Amino acid sequence: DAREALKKQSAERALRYVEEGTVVGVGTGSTVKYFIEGLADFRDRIEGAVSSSEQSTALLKQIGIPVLDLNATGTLPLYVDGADECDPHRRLIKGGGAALTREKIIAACSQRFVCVIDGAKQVDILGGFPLPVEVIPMARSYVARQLVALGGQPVWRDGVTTDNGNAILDVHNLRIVDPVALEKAINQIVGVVTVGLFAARAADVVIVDGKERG
Ligand code: DER
Repeated sequence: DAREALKKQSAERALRYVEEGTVVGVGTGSTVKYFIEGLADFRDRIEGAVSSSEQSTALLKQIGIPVLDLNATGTLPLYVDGADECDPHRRLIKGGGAALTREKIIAACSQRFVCVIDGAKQVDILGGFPLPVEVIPMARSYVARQLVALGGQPVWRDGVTTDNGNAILDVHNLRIVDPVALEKAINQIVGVVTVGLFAARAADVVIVDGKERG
């Protein structure tokens, strides 16, 4: 449909950032799926990829791209990933696909984070999309109480366990006017592994409906 075509255009535009002989950081989700399919053309010209999820690893292996260990690759020149929401300062809500922890790790290790979205994800203020928070299972209720104290309405993503064996709380009813401050505040709560706010380390480039946004 039209939205899928726009996601595909963004993902394919991101291929321009892939440099020969490098290791590419690869995100997770339906938009990144198009990017991975496009990587097939680079199979013999890149070293390999570092993957943010078992889901993306399977796709990369299907097209014959070596999946490498981040501990062996060190800093990457490029990370390509989607998002659930993006504000005017390229700050993101991520985690809809439950891969936020490894995504955030690779984004931290990458020189250029290129975010690929369709226009429906652009917002002025983050928070319309429930904010994913990955938590250590035994701390789920404790963290939920702390998130209520921060003004959120946490909902357990029941039946979902992340690749790291953790649980996810999706926090509704937030209007995030200061994403960096909220990212720090939630990171402080013991039992939180990762919050799906990419604000301290925002995207460097955002491609929306196939066009680069300044
Ligand atoms: O879970 C994630 O962070 C994904 O990147 C998600 O935010 C985007 O997935 P989509 O491209 O399928 O919308």
